[in-house]
Amino acid sequence: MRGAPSPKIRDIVCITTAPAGLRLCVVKVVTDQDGLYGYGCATFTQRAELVAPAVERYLKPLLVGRPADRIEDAWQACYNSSYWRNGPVLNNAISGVDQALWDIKGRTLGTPVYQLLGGKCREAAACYVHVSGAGNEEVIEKARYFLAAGFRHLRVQVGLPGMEAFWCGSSYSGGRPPGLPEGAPAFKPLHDEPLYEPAAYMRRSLRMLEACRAELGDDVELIHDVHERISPTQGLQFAKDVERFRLFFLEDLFSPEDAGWFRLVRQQCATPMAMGELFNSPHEWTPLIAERLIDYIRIHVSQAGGVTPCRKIAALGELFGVKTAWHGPADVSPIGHAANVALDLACHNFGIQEYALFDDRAQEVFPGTLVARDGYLFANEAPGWGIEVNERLAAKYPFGSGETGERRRYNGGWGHVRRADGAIVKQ
Ligand code: GCO
Ligand code: MG
Repeated sequence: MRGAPSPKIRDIVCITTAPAGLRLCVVKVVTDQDGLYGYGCATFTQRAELVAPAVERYLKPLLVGRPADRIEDAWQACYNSSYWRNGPVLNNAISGVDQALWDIKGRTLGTPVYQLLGGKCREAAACYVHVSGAGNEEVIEKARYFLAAGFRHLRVQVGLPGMEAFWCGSSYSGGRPPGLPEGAPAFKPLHDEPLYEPAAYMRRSLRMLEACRAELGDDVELIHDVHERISPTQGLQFAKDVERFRLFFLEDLFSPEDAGWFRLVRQQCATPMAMGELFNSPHEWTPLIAERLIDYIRIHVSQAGGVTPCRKIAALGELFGVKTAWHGPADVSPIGHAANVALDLACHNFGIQEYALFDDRAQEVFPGTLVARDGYLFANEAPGWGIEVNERLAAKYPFGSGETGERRRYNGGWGHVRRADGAIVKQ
């Protein structure tokens, strides 16, 4: 017995929009069935303009006319057709199509995507928010605000005077140097670009974590993101130093290039390790999971190519005791956040979900955007992701709108962060 005829892919387009300042890219796959389409996140904010041509000039000709209900087949076709693979632009392009096909399948069957992944094994996904301040007092004040709002997991970051919060509103302790940062080595910055001194950052962050535990108590779950900015040996020391604060996890202690250092950390302390937002390739995540070198895999789902590869990564993690903590900052579109939550609900080895608060403008462009309640994210019960894109409104916020300074100058890309002597620091 054959079922209903498969919907066929009729068109694939990219919707680019920046309602909250950050450049977002969403792929729309349109089928030959009336009113049947889907959306997928393809956001690579620092090189956002490159994703649309990858989708429209390469994936579209490959997929138009093919069945929209064969997601794995479409994924394999896209992944293999470039021969050279696993790069961020191509993976985001594939993710846009992949997530849109999951959306279409949900809409076709009248069910949310988490059902297609096996259904809920939890009611909702506990999530964490970003708490950043220029000093400990500000961090603690903001932390209290979020605790009162029902969050129990907080990512705490502190800037240094002269190395203040920047990028995405979070602080990785860099910024324009007005003078000499407190605790920095006694020499003057030889440039006026964002300044970062690792030793000063480490001292200051340890004091901040100490203050958080003293003021907020032991029940709150604390997370901290190093953002790969310190040297491997400093990282090793830092992991040991923060052990006493019992973090929920310490994130991106090393850059992907230095991932081999996790072996030493494992031998020397029990601080839980989270890593993965920079990963694009199985060559990166497979060894870390299989050697049990990390506790949380934090892949940016669209950077890995979408839901199809990420549910396999989650399954791999489950076998090795590694939990998921999919990357969820404001440069993942609301569609991408919904995809994260579908995985969170359906995968038993879920650990935590990073949460970005989208402002009213972004919520208007993406009606159905998930909003946390009492520290949890609940999936939409409408079919697919349960999110629409108001394309007319999206067009009112073209790339570049709301951008100032370096963001605008570098076409939405990042500038540099430099040591006092002028050397560039990994971001
Ligand atoms: C996080 C991240 C982000 C990234 C950003 C890059 O843990 O949320 O580190 O803030 O820096 O997504 O574009
Ligand atoms: Mg991070």
